[in-house]
Amino acid sequence: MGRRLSVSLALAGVGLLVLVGVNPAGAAPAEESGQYVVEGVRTLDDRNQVARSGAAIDAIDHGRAEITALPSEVRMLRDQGFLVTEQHEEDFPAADKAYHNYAQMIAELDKAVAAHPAIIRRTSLGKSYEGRDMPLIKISDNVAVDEDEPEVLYGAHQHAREHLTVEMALYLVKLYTDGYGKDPRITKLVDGRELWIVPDLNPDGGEYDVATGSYRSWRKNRQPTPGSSSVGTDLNRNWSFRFACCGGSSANPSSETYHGPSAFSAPEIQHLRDFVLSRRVGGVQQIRTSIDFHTYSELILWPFGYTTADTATGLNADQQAAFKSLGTRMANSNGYTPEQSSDLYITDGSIIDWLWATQGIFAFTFEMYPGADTSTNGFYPPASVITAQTSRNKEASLQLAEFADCVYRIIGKQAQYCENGAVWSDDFESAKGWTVTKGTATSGLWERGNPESTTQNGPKQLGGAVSGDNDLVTGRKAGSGAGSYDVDGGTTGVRSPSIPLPAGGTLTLDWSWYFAHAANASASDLFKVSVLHDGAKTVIFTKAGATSDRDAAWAEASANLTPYAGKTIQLLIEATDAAGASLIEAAVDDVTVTKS
Ligand code: 3K0
Ligand code: CA
Ligand code: ZN
Ligand code: CA
Repeated sequence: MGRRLSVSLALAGVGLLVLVGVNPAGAAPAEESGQYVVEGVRTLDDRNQVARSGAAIDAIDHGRAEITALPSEVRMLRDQGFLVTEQHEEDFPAADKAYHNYAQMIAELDKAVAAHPAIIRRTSLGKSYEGRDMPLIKISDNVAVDEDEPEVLYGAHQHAREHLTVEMALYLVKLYTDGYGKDPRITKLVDGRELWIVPDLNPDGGEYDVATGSYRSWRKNRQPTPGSSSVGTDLNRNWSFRFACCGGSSANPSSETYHGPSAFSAPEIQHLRDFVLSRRVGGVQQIRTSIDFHTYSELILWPFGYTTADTATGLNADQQAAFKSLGTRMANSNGYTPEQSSDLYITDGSIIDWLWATQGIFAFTFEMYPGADTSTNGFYPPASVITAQTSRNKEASLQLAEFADCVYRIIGKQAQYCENGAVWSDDFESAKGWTVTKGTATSGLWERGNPESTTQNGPKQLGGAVSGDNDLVTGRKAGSGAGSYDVDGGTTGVRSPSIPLPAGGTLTLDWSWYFAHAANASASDLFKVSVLHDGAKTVIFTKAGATSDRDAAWAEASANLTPYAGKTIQLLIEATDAAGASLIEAAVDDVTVTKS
């Protein structure tokens, strides 16, 4: 296919020359080159004769030369007695020519990019096993900028013979680009979302399926299996989540549902995985919703496929209800049947299970037209249905993008799961359940209370809190001087109550604090904030002492808690007087966790 591509590029070049006026006015229009086969090119003389015609020899095999030539060059060769025939491209059977083969799909994408460069971009996901480029389309306003907008992923053609899905992807490209600035609903989505379209996840399999001019009913990719004569992995069984776990795929390389030698063994699937992982920004997956298009059966499927249980670890009742509600709403628009993936049959290593379980993306499989295998074979509906059966999914595709800001909105739980604001806070005016840990310090242990002020070469403990009367402070009393009730003899720690963090969004911890010490302190004296999670402790903030005087003064600090989204954590705040007694004081107030 690379050859056909370079031909169309050469043609574009000819067009450009005409445009810039190199072609003198009134000259005959430029001829178009085409691809031909010349028989009987055996000797070096034969070869030179073909070359002298001006034709480009692309390949010669057993006296059969493939050339790129102008019609005038072909005429010259025929006059010289060569048998020259037009080379037939690999393509759909004549009746189905309206389907796009690989090169035609690329051309269609490039047309959309040329027509709407401000809102559509084509880059590459990577190369297929056989080396075909896998196009990646982004559609959004300011398309060159990675804006902070909810993202949507539409994928197609994991399965080779499911050609209607490529048409679906091309339909979406046209829908969003041609509709921009005309249809307010589409304009709003292009402005407010970043839409990703992967029109062809299995270009090798797709081309193989139509290579002979009659369909081969091929499903898998075209990657040979090491140690076997079989070719092809079922791409929708090659994802790592619960890979090969549950009888929903086959270990037999000759099977239609062969899962591959290991998860992500297929380059096509590695590329999509890497792209999806690249959309984690600041630890937050930007893609919120997804459809992976397949044929056929007219179904809308949601996770999990590996189990018949409606809910499971990583899919709670609210999440399941949100999947079901959105799936049902989309199905109302296109007349498909909404159901859990495993209601069709058990699958393991499927894309939707991985997108949900590892990335939290509300991911659906659409099984397109026909609903049931009709007269012949359900994978090969006639080209005459393309328009009706792709536009049939317009409404559902738009709904998927519209709910990308917060799928939980569909079950009325956007406030709980999606809206910004305080997740947790403590101003230390009442007891919220902090506990002092068993530390090595012998005095100046953390306590909640109304602090008394001390000074020694400037303030060392502040008598006022940031909010209200109380803070969290190392020995709230002043005593007989600054050196009373300060931290002595080691570390004192205080642990927050459990803080359940929501699963989505960017989570930020903010707090007010000070750490004061006299000049007799050292770098071993510390103020530290840590997150306790999953039985581990992660330090998120450290202020070390120094051999100089540091006065108490309220400051604000913050740390990113996004990596702990969806977990229940505790905070641990520590102050240490280490290696030689020093005057050490610390305090904290107004601890908040917010989500944005
Ligand atoms: O998520 C799913 O249940 C995928 C169903 C899909 C598959 O991969 O088996 N059905 S298809 O192969 O007939 N398109
Ligand atoms: Ca944008
Ligand atoms: Zn499929
Ligand atoms: Ca306070």
